[in-house]
Amino acid sequence: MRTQVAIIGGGPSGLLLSQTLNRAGIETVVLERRSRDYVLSRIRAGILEWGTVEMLRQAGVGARMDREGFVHDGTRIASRHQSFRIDFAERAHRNVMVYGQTEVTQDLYAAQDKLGTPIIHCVDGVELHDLDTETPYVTFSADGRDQRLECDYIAGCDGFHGVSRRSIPEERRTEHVRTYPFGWLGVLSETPPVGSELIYANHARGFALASMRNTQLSRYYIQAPADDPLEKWGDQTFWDELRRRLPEDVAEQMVTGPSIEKSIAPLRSFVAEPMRWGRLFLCGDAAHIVPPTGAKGLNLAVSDVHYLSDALITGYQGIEDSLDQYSTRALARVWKAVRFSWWMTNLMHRFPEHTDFDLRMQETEIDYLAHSQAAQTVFAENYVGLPY
Ligand code: RFL
Ligand code: PHB
Repeated sequence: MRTQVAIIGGGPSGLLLSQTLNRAGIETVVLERRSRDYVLSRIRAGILEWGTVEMLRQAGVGARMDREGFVHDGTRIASRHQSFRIDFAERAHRNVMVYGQTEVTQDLYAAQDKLGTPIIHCVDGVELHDLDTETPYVTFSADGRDQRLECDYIAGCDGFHGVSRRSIPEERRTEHVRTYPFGWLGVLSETPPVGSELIYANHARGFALASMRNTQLSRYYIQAPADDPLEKWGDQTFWDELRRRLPEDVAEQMVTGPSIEKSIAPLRSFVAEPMRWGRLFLCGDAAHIVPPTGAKGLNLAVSDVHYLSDALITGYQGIEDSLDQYSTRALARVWKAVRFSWWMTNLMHRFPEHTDFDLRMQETEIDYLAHSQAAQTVFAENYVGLPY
């Protein structure tokens, strides 16, 4: 088998890259380790930056998002002492869209099916070869057969646990890591969201977030030990703990119900650089992870796709140095989102090592954010997404 760009991973970054390249006349083959049903059952991100919304529209997959998504012009931040709203539209002249990653992925699969792009599911034993030559290739098994895919370039869109990043020789990559001493316990429930906008709460018992997918589907998170067994968190235990951490007026109004999904995710910041080695280009979670506090993970995957599709399209037009610039261009934006996610995580969570001084600093930072227009502008500009 031969293609122009072999894409490893059929998550949002792999599918959007494939869709964008196909529309520019570049052929792709997507190799995905899991089944389509499995990929579509993963509940993850919910907030799309305005740049992500634009990218999806340009890729021809924005129609359902524009019909069914919810535009949010602001968010609420709460702490022990106060609760205030940051107005994105007023401060940053942009907004965000509430539209789940599951829906984005579904729309991308539908669009790719229409274009007839080969997406091979349930592949096993993917290995990348001859990356530092002009004739790289991928081997894998699918349908019980060993197969070989020859290509011009390989896009490593296979997430944090994928094979692509590890195919770069260790001495050629640097990995920067911060792990946080807690995780997020998330619950999805078929209940009306408690507010019309998201609520981020800093509380002595730990962080809490009230989010949503639509008018009948709520998504809530609380800070919890990353290694807590899920059995410890029966639905009632979860709702009781969430109520304690949200502002009183919110907690009183909250409608609860059975959870339809519940999971604990660890929190980490991670960046691997450079994002290119030879003819392999890393994209999305394969190259970087952020804690979910700033809602940046999926959005960073999309901005990588922006830079990579641009580099490949202009590369095929003969502008070679666009490929050389991919890693530098993508990483400049990645690091800024890593910074914002780290800052917001530090602002909103309780850390085991916090001293009284640390807590006063946190309270003071929230107080500053509540009362300074300049601080709110910085927050809003980062939350809606920095320009590409
Ligand atoms: P993905 O979505 O992980 O997709 C990678 C795909 O590659 C496949 N794969 C392989 N395929 C072939 N061969 C191999 N060897 C392979 N190894 C892996 C996988 O099966 C998968 O389908 O990465 P991508 O496309 O870069 O997209 C990134 C986003 O998914 C990610 O940044 C966000 O979901 C992060 N994230 C969140 N981001 C937000 O903006 N807001 C959130 O609320 C939010 N919640 C989350 C999250 C990530 C989570 N994970 C990864 C644990 C909640 C969770 C639980
Ligand atoms: C979500 O709705 O899943 C969500 C929203 C905002 C975040 C993280 C997750 O910061």
